[in-house]
Amino acid sequence: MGNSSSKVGFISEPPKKHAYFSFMKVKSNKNKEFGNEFCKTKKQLHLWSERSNERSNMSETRNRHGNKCEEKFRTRFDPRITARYDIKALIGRGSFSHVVRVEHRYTHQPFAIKLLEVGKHKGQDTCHVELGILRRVHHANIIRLVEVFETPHRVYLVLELATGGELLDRVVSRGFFTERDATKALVMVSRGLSYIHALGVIHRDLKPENLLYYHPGQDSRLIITDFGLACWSRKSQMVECDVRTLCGTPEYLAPEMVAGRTYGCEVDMWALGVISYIVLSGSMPFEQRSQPRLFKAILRGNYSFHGQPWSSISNQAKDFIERLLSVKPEQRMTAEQALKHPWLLNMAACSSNKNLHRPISQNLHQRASRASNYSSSSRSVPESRSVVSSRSQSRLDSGQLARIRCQHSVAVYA
Ligand code: PIT
Repeated sequence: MGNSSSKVGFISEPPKKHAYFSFMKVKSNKNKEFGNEFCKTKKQLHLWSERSNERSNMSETRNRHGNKCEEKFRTRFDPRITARYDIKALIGRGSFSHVVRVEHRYTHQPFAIKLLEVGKHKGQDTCHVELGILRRVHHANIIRLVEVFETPHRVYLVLELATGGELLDRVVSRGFFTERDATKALVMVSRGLSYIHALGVIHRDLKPENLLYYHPGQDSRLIITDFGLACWSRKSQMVECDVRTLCGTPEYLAPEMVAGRTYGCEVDMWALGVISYIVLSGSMPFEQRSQPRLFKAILRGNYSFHGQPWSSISNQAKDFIERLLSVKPEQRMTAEQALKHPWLLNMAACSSNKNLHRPISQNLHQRASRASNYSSSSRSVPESRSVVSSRSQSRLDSGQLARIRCQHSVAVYA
C-alpha cells in the first residue's frame, strides 16, 4: 500500500442517534496497485461454488435482475453512507451480509462496503467480534478496514476494494499454472495467517473463496477476507469465543473441530492444507456424499495423492500438505513453520515448472458440473445461506446436506 496516510472524509453534521463514524487512517492511493486495479474488473470465471457464481454474476455492474436489484439494494443504505459514497454495484452476497463496490464522492477512491444485518439473524455480539478483529488487524495480506458506520440494525464496514478475483479464478483463467505459482499464493496466505495467529485471532472459515487478489495484475497481493466467523483464541488477551463451536465450511473443518474438542489457530492451518491440495490439483482432499462420511474421512485424515496431476507434483509439495493435514493439531505446522518449509522457501529453485493448468481446470470443471447436476436434480437445494443449528443434531436434513455440498459456511453452536 502507499506510504503516506490521510484521514478520509468528514461528516458536517452531528451523527444521528445510534449512529457513529469511526475515523480510521486511510493510506493514499499513490501506489501502482491502486492505480491499476480499478481500471477494469476482469470477467471472472467461477467454477467453484454457488457462492462464487453469485459473486461472478454480481461482479458485473448488472446482474440478472438488472438495475432493479441494485436500486432496491441502494435503499438499504443509510443516507449518511450515500452522502459520502456513491454505491456502484453489488459484488458479493453472504449469509447476512452484502458487499458493494462504492466510490468516495470527494476523493473518488474505490472501496468495498460490507453491509451486515444485525439483530434479526446475526447477534450483535458476533458482529462486534468481527468488527473488533477487523479494527485490530493491519497487514498486507489481510483485508483492511477503513471506517465503520453503525445503526441499530445494520453495520457498514468500509473496506479496501479487492478487484483481482478469487484465488481459484486466477488459477483457471491464467492458462498456465505451476507449483511455483501455487507457492507464491500460499506464502501470502501463510503470512496473513502468521500475523493474525500472533494476535490470537482464528479465522475459522479459510477457503479459496475468501482469498482475493487485490488487483488483476500478476504481482498483486492476495488478501484474506471474511472474518465473519473469526474469533479470539485462548492465547489472546481478548474475551475469547467459545472455542468448541463447530463452524466453518464442512470440507475445510479440522478433525479437532469435527470431534468437538477445544481448538486453536491450528484449525486454520488444516484449512490451509485443504487449500494447498485444491490449488495444486483442482480436487478436494475430503469430499463425500454425506456429512457423516465426510467427517469420518476428516477424523481419520483419510485422503490420497491419487489421480492427476499428483504424479507430476513434487514430493516437497506433498510433504507440505501432509504436515498441514496432520490429524493431531500439535503435530501440524504453524504458519511460521509453513513459511520455513523447504517447498515454500525454495519455490524459485526447486519447485517443478510443469504446467498443471490442464488437470487442475479439468478437475475443477468436473467438480463444478457434478455440483450443478446435483443442484438441478434436487428440489431441496436452498439458496446460498449459512446455517446455524445445534450440535446435538445427529443427522442433517437434505437441505442442509445440499448446503454442505455447495460448500457454504456453517456455524453449529454447541
Ligand atoms: C472486497 C471485495 C469483495 C469482498 C470483500 C471485500 C469482503 C470483505 C470482507 C468480508 C467480511 C469481513 C471482512 C471483509 O469480515 O468482493 O474488497 O465478512
